[in-house]
Amino acid sequence: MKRALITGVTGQDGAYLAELLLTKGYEVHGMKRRTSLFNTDRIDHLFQDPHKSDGRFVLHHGDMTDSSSLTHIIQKVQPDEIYNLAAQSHVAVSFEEPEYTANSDALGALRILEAIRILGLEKKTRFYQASTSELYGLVQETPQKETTPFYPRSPYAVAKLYAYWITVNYREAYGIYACNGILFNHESPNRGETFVTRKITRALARIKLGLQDCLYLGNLDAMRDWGHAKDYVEMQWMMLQQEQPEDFVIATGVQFSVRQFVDAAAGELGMEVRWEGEGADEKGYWTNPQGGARAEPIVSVDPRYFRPTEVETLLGDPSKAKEKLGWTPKITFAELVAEMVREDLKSAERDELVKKHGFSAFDYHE
Ligand code: NDP
Ligand code: GDR
Repeated sequence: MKRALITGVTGQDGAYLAELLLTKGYEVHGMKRRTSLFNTDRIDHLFQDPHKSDGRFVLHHGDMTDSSSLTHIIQKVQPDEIYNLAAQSHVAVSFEEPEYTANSDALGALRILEAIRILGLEKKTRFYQASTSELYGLVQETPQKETTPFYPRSPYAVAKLYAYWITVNYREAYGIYACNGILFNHESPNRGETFVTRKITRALARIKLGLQDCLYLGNLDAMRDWGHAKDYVEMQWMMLQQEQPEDFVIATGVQFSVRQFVDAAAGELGMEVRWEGEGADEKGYWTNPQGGARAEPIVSVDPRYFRPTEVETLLGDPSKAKEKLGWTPKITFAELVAEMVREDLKSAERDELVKKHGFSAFDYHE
């Protein structure tokens, strides 16, 4: 039985990957950090009570900023494969916490690679690094492929640039089977609520049910190549099954703007989007062209969400993954949006029910 260690197992990708590896018969070890509240919502369905079973899914406490915990876990687990998914993964937050982001995202990868070396696991343990299309930042070539030069535009991307190169360096210097997956944005109903896609589907579902008035966004013109996380974790596994370690771009090859994502999600909900400013009267109200009542806009731009340096456009070329690994994404943009909207509508309906019975529904929106 193969043994895998996933850092970031409580995150979007970690949860999908753990599920995939369990179905493939792996023993899966996940590293989670200590939090004051439970943070295992995404993996609770996989959990097996250690008191009652010798489960194939085991959790360990550890932190990317703590070498000792990483080394101990790797020593104990002796993994065949390590998937390094843990990171402070929010680009905007990295401007507020640049040093922590570098510590966890850049040095964290180094700590794992060093643990592999210190423990003499160079020939046994394969290593996957969660690299990112953010490395391309201010794009030098379109579409972006494995050979496109990098130009990172945030502390997050700069930290990930270090992690990318240290992975390449340890592969070349010590013969470790180490790969970078340069993944473009991938989403799902499990996406964190503060990333733009999930923020949109969640807010529109709540607006539809009267639980929220307005969705505040930043740059509506940003273009992204959005895929589905389920397709992308499969590729993470495939990358570690090759004879030789290599780096791959994973993308759909199609891009949409944030504004188009809003329109697609609203379309799924049968809603007409009222954009701030567009079609508004002098008092800022929007009048339904069909003669309906005046209303507030439901999407407004709040400069608070602009970034000091923005990545305006990303579009990936996944040809290498297709040619060498036979990988193509199965889930389309329209299917992704529909699934996210459906799931967020269900949870908004639950909140509506709670509210109807006199309890206050959770009302946080970032
Ligand atoms: P998430 O933000 O959903 O998950 C990140 C995970 O890392 C969570 O489990 C989080 O724990 C954990 N984590 C964060 N900091 C630490 C730390 N210091 N020590 C231990 N664990 C930590 O990210 P995704 O699942 O979306 O992404 C997975 C990886 O892929 C990340 O490295 C991300 O940067 C990268 N990536 C993501 C892309 C995407 O579009 N999703 C595209 C390209 C790359 P907790 O649950 O406690 O917060
Ligand atoms: P990104 O994802 O920065 O590409 O990083 P995010 O969804 O945060 O932003 C995408 C684009 O939308 C614009 N935007 C907003 N973004 C957020 N979060 N909130 C808003 O209100 C908003 N309005 C407009 C952003 O400016 C940006 O242009 C994600 C993360 O998963 C990274 O970890 C990963 O490496 C990259 O994708 C690939």
